[in-house]
Amino acid sequence: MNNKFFRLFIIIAALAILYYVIPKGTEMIALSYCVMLAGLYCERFFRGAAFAGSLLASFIIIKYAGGHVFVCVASIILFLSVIPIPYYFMNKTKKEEKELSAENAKLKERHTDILAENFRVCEKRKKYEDNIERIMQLYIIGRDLSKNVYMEDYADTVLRAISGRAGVINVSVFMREKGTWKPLAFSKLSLKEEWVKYMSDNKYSVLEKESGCVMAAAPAFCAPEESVVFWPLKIEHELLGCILLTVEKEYVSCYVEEGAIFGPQIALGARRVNLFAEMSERSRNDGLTGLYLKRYFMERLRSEIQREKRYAGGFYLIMLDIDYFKKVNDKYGHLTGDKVLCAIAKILVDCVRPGDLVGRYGGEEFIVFMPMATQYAAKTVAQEINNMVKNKKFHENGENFNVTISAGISSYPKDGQTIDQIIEAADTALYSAKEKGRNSVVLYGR
Ligand code: GH3
Ligand code: MG
Ligand code: MG
Repeated sequence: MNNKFFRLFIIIAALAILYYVIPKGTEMIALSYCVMLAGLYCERFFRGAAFAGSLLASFIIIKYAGGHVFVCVASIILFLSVIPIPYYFMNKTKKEEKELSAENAKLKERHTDILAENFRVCEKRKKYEDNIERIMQLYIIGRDLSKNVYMEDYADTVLRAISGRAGVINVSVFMREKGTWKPLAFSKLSLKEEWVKYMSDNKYSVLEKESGCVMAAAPAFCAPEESVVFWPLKIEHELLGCILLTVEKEYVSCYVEEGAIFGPQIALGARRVNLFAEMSERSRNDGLTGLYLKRYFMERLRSEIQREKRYAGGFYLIMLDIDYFKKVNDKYGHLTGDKVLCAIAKILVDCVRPGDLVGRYGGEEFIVFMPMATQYAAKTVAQEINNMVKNKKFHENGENFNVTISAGISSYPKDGQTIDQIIEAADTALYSAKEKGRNSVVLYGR
């Protein structure tokens, strides 16, 4: 039952009981006061209840108070004067309620603001956390890159570092070499041909001009929701290479931004690897002829002889020396002598088989290592070199001239067990060739 009606029912029931229980007469005064109080109380639930209660109380007191005029008048004045009291309190309560609800609305608004602020802070924090993670990844990539000394390992590290990241579909690494794009590493090898063609079309010579990362629509062999982001690897406007990322469209701006941070770091790594390659090539190869230097050649020879020993194999060595080279220098000058050395080095490289090693052993002495060769093959190669050198025409000071070369051949294990012994044997054979009148090929012990 409704609470309001229930209370009213209780009050009416209480009044009725009082009416019957309290004896008629002056006791009715008490009843009239009770009615008045009940009316006051009920005003909260029913508008006008205080007024009705006061009227009823006045009626009771007039009818049953037994003619006590003073009591009647005083009571009626009292009854009527209390009518505004509930209104006063109710108005006050209403005002307070209004103020409270206004305050409440303000608090709610503030709560919404705080929630929004909290959301913004969370977003910001997430962004900062993402940035920290990116910086950490940068640090890790930088650290990993600095460990690589060979370009292939370096390209693989770059590939591994980028290809697993959110939104990245494909990564290709290219290096710039003599005006062309040299393909180095691909996260999807199945698309290698397509990307190589895409880059060699040279559409992106724009990379040479642009200073930052470039974004482009994905080519036809990619899905329509993909985009291409180019990270040019540049150091002081020199384009060293390019990392090509295929990313989901929504990640484009993110990776363009990251390229601006990662790009220079990766470019620095590429420069370092290039410098290392250049340095090691310089320490390995002779600057004039491009052939292996004696020191590197001997190192290779040592490891090769170990292998031959392990597999019980054999190899041949050819030592070559240009005949009367001093005369060439004396007659035509050292620069011409250098040209002759280069031409002969080229003949050597052209004559040997793939897998053979050619070194510059001394000033105008050369050495050829022929693994798993037969005596016939070694002799044929030496003879071919001899013929080609003899037939090579040089031109200087309006004069044609040619040079000849002598060769001595030795073999492992027949002519010695150590490198020194085999080299000595080849040297002895070479000496014999010189003794025989030069321009000839001699096998050790023959
Ligand atoms: P042969 O070997 O037939 O006995 O006579 P040769 O005149 O070649 O004698 P030798 O092997 O002793 O001479 C080596 C010469 O090679 C001496 C030097 O002038 C020259 N030579 C050594 N290195 C270079 C070089 O890098 N450039 C030039 N132009 N000459 C060099
Ligand atoms: Mg010599
Ligand atoms: Mg010589």
